[in-house]
Amino acid sequence: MGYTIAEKIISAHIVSGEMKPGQDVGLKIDQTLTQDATGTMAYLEFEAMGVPRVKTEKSVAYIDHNTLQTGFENADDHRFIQSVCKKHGIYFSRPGNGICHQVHLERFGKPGKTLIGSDSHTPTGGGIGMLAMGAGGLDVAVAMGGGAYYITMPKMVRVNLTGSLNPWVSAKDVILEVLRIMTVKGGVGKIIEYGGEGVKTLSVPERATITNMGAELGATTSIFPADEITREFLKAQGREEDYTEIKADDDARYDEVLNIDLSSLKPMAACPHMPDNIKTIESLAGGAVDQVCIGSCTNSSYLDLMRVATILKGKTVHPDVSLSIAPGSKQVYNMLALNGALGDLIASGARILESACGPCIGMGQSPNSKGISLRTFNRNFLGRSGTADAEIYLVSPETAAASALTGVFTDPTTLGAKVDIPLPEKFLINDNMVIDPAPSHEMDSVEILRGPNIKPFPTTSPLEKTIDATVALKVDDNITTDHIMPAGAKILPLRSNIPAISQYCFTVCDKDFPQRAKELGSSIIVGGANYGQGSSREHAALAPLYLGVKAVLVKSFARIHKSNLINAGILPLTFENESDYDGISLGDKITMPDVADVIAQGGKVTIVNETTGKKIIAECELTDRTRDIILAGGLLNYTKLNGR
Ligand code: MIC
Ligand code: SF4
Repeated sequence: MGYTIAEKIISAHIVSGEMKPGQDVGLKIDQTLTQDATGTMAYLEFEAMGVPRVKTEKSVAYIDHNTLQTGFENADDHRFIQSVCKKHGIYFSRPGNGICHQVHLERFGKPGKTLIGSDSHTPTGGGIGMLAMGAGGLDVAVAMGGGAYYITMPKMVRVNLTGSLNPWVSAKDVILEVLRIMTVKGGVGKIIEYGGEGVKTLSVPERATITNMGAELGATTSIFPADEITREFLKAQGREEDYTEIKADDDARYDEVLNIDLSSLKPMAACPHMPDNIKTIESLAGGAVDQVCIGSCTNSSYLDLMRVATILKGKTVHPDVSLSIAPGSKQVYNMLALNGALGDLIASGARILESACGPCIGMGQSPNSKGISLRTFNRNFLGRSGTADAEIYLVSPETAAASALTGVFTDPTTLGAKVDIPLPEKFLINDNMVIDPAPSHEMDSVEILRGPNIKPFPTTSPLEKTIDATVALKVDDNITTDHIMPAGAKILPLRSNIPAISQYCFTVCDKDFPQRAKELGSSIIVGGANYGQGSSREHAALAPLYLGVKAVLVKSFARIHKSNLINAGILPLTFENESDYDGISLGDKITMPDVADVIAQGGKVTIVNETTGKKIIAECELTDRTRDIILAGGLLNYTKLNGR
């Protein structure tokens, strides 16, 4: 039987386990990336492991999230990361060089290779046929040290694309359609592979938009074949030698197949407050718009922004709309500057931001109260924009630009004839903002520069024999890491300081949670389905750990968050009977007798609700390795005990 694209890459990198769905497989990792909001922690963890130089083929640290320097904290983090990179063999992409996923796609990604990144949108690399996955910082640190990255072998989903997109319909609309069909839970435990004749009509940046937002499906990753179009892209990036063809075998077996006729798609929006709440722009047309933001790792490529520039050229942004544009990389920005398109954007009244994540992670450009904001981003979770009552719609760059001009939701297909923008034959190549590490013989002389806000990784201890705790919080389905550990301009600078950032943990849901949990000393969190979806931020596990959370009991988990909990030594439990969710409340006292022995033996955990007198049975799905990690009190302890 033949292999899928992902199976080909997995089989070439497997170091432990078998390629059978549900089994734990360890993969050799060729490349890693970090960004600064998760990077400081990842490099503190890397330092704690005591490995002198990274063992990957290429590791790159990007500064793109915390670029608003409203105090010393972010600048100190940048300086710390830069010095760690120089010493330990990591390439450093300076602030201003662009968003990690966009730059990695342009300059470093290679078909057929494995990549993990401490950011959930790392699957952007699937656009050039990489097996690229989001992971917690600690997993990235371990991979940099030469350790394997473990995933549960996913099921394979094939999305067959036929036909081609109609004018003004965009790659963004393709992934919004997949989200409409599969929902934000639909990709959990799966790899989404794109194939079929329609693939040939999509350029690499368009493919990358689709794989990028596959993160919102909860998928392990998404991937396109590497074909002649990939070769052309790499050639235009001056890297044709990095090309290898990679495609699924004709007799590859898929667990699910989805068919999408590209020519049937219309411009769409993900409506507040979930990326799978999809409506057509046609059905929203005429509704007033206050703000439009164009950018993010989903939609800020050269092609995207050239399309925006042709729509805005010679026109003025509607008086009631604020339009901001953040080009995805210095390469994109510079090319727009040199070909005159930047002039068209500026002339239209667009507010041009630096090449960084910016408004996508609430670093500025929060909408007005109850503001309607159209964004080309990938997440519209409640409060993420920085304005609690704003309504965020996720749209294509074409819809965003058209609506910025009219001041109302505008279907771009009403714009008339489309100007075709070809992919450049040669991109502007200038890697002067990437700093090479020092040669190994000079590493000892490199001093690591730490700032006062950089606090050590919190200490963890082996799993307690019996857990006595109180329910410190009860939440519903689809809780995101933006609920657990909010971001934004005020909180992001505290990413290197767990004691300080933990004061904001879950405050979106319950502002008293941090104080309550701290006072309780030992607590658990109860939640619904798909708990922890969204970001890879391990702070969503480290802050609860710091506040004394011992276990999280839910209906189901999102992949990266579950492994971050395990890495932090917090027990991830699921209800055996989901109906037991109703029988446990905030403030209930619980006991888990002999839990350490039960986990060691792979049994089910009994939770005695001392308040109601009832018993709840919980499952703790662990592999041999993750069981040992939990028993040791987290991955760092486990790594110290066992080597890698
Ligand atoms: C996000 O889009 O939510 C982030 C900010 O990029 C996160 C990483 C983080 O929280 O630092 C992600 O997607 O993993
Ligand atoms: Fe940055 Fe937004 Fe992409 Fe996250 S989703 S990496 S914040 S641009």
